[in-house]
Amino acid sequence: MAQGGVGLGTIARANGITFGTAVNSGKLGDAAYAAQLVAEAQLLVPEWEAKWAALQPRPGSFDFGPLGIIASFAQAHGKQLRGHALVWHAAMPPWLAEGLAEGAARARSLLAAHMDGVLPATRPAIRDWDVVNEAIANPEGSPFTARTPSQGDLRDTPWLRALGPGYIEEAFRLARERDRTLRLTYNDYGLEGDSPWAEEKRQRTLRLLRRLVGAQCPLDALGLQAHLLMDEPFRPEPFAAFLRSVRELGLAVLVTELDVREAQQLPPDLPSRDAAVAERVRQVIGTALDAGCRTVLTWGLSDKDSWLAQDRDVMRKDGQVHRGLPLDEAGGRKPMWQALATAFGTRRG
Ligand code: 9MR
Repeated sequence: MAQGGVGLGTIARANGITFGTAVNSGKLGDAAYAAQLVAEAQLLVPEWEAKWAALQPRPGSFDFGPLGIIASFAQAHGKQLRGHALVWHAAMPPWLAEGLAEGAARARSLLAAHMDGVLPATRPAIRDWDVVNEAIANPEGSPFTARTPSQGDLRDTPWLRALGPGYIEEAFRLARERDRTLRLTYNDYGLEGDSPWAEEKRQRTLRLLRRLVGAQCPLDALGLQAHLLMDEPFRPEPFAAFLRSVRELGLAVLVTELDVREAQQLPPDLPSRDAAVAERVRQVIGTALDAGCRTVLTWGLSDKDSWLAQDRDVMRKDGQVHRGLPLDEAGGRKPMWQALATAFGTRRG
């Protein structure tokens, strides 16, 4: 049940911040789900519908149907839309992986053709795209996935194998050539915590961003997914120092996919669990906003509609549901909602 009162999007906007969330086109027919989006979000990002497998399921054959459902909803309710994601190692249709394996020339033409098919068609609705998603390898010890195979700092993907490390820069240049005013974002996860592997991933990210900016690559922003883990410690200082370095490169910072995975050992009762999640969100989002971040998206609004409740690798094994989003399973506002509202309402210099 959506609750009355001013939503997060409105509170954020009054303070110069844009708040949004991921949306699933298949759920928009659910009145309660749609009402939550209308009430809380100012900006929407498709959870699946703008990925390669959704947009170009067969070579040269584009399908904008599911994305169009979201775009129509956004337009009807005065919401902005962002795009996710043009180049990613996941959500690739099988034919794409086969094409990339044919070598650099084929990979280049597939990438250019995808951008030719997608960017003009989604303009003017989408003015901000995750151009490259999750290109950096997870360091040793990262709990997200077993250490990802890597070549240097980069994740070993079909794109890297086809084009070498330059594929990232090529993707940004191709996007800019097709749309000179689009905001182009590099998006990744595991960058927020106070752990050796998060620090190593921050260093890898800075090396990549410095290389791109140094080569005058058309990159505008870093997207921090912020899939937070309660089992990983957090301290504002290392995260703030990282964000300062990113901002010094002239890049904007966005929080693109915020949610919280609760600890293996849960606090004893729901109020304690929710307080812990809210406090973590207050710290992380407060630090990001202090560093000049002005766009925050959660990866869904309610615990019911979250990948945290559905993905086998991340769902809880104890029968509980992660309480890692602003609304509970029934749509009620939780302390995390309040933490976001307070963070958005706090005056910053
Ligand atoms: O939440 C998304 C899930 O429904 C999809 O099945 C999955 C594969 O496309 O992607 C999930 O979203 C991911 C996002 O695209 C990139 N960052 C991590 C997100 C959670 O896995």
